[in-house]
Amino acid sequence: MSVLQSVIVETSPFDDQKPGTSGLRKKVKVFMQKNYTENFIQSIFNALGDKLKGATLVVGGDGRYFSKPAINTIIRIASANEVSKLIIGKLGIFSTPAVSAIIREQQVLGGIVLTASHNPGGIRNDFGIKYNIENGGPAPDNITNKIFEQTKQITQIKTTPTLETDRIIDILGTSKFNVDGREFTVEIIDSTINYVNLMKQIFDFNKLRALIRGTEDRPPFNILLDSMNGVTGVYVRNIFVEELGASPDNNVRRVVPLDNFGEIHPDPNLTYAKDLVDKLKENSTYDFGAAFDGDGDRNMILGKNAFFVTPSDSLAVLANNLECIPYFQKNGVHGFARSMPTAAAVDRVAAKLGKEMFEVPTGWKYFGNLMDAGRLSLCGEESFGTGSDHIREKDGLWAVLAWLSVIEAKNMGVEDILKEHWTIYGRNYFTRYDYEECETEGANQMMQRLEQLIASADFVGKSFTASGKTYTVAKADNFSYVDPIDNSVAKNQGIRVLFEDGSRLIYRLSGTGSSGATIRVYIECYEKENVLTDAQVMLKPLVEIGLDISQLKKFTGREEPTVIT
Ligand code: VG1
Ligand code: CO
Repeated sequence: MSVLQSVIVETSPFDDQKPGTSGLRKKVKVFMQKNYTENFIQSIFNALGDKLKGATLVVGGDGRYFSKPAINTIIRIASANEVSKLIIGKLGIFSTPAVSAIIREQQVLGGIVLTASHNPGGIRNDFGIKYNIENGGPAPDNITNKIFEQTKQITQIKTTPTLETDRIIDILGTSKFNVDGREFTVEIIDSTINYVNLMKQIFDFNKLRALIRGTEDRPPFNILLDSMNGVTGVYVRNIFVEELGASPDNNVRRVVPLDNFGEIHPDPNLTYAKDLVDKLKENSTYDFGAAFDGDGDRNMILGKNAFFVTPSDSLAVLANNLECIPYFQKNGVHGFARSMPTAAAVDRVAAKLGKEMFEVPTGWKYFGNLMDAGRLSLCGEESFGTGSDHIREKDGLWAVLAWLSVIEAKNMGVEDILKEHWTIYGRNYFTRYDYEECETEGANQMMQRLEQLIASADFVGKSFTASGKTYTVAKADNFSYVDPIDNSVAKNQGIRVLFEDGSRLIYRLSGTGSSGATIRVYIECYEKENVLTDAQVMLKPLVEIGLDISQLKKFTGREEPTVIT
């Protein structure tokens, strides 16, 4: 083995490398700038300090455009920074939940996830880099802040330019190098193996197989899973087609990961997964539909005729039925949690079952501490994220397997399960309006004005009327959170207007976009009896009030939202 020498490359900082809600996301061409990706990777390593020496890291992502050059860069920089081993998914393929799972299983220092998740990919679109810590979860604020500090003062990159990376990620197996006299190992693995094994431990695959294939007493439960050309395709084929006997022609679609996601927006919601919605509407033999995002951590659940389950309801239904899943039979069910904008349906289940309930800021990184402390078993976000303490990321495939387990145990369809749930608990109507890529200045002004407005002396107690309905403000604030485990504080997490009857309006700026500002308006109300009205109809007055209070149209010039969920 020839001895390779690392070198130091001089560089200067970029001023725009602050990680957002979930890593650094920018246009591919931004990452392609000289030293841009290199600086960020070296900054992650600088932030890790001595812990990095001799450590193992996992590397992979959704395989989007620019993944390969980014992985080659990581290999070279890692080798020069005294990392001892990298575990990399073949062709760079590694879903976000699978990265989390293997970090935990192999007890390594962390992982670098290459994805911009639900953002479109391809040369004209987005790329992203996220660091996950040893518990398998996204780095918490104190670490992302450290990384950001490093990006502002970086002057040098350590790398091994002579390390041959060509085609290294295309072939399974282990390569060893000698860099500066140290051994450096690159192991290329099939990233589905560990993950599939984990799912087999959590769920009863025999029962799920019987559900999908049918039995003497029950016809096959006809599912349609849409990987949206993202990374879940390989996992879906493995779990659903090979293990559970689903039909590769009729039960799954778009299962080949493409580096530009076939030019679609790999975001499982009613707008960007409309194709799946239409398929279920056209073909009423389908009992169930689900879609996943680019990196596999999000899920959308649909019933027959595309009956839509809001992620907030999905969380509540799962919370109410966890006992049918072997993992929870074995480990018990501790607390539940949701992100602040997520509708409070799960809170009602927690109250009834006598479980602890937590409300955290937007972003999965806020759930990790609670899980590590054994106080949280199941959590979710309204943005199509659902997951449990089996890993420290949300998990799209897990959510579908959990839903199918509930369906199997109850022997009921999706819509009936929801209706039964609402009859017991009442219904939290929820909708979210997204205004994507607004001008940053107008969006910031709108938020500043809102901040002043809710602080004004007479705001609490004020009544607003629209379409014949009146709501009175009980409380208004900018959400801040104190982590109950380490007492860290997260401020300015979204403006909340809470009304006397429990209805809520929430305004946030997205932290995952790559250009302009995306405004999210979250609207929720609760009805004890009236549970079968269309959500958009039910929430219309509150939506009007929400637009009125914020003067959103004036500040953004937008008449309509880009996406309604
Ligand atoms: C969005 C969602 C948030 C989610 C985050 C990452 O963030 O609202 O709930 O955790 O995306 O999801 P924001 O800041 O744009 O609202 V994913 O699937 O991109 O890892
Ligand atoms: Co995602």
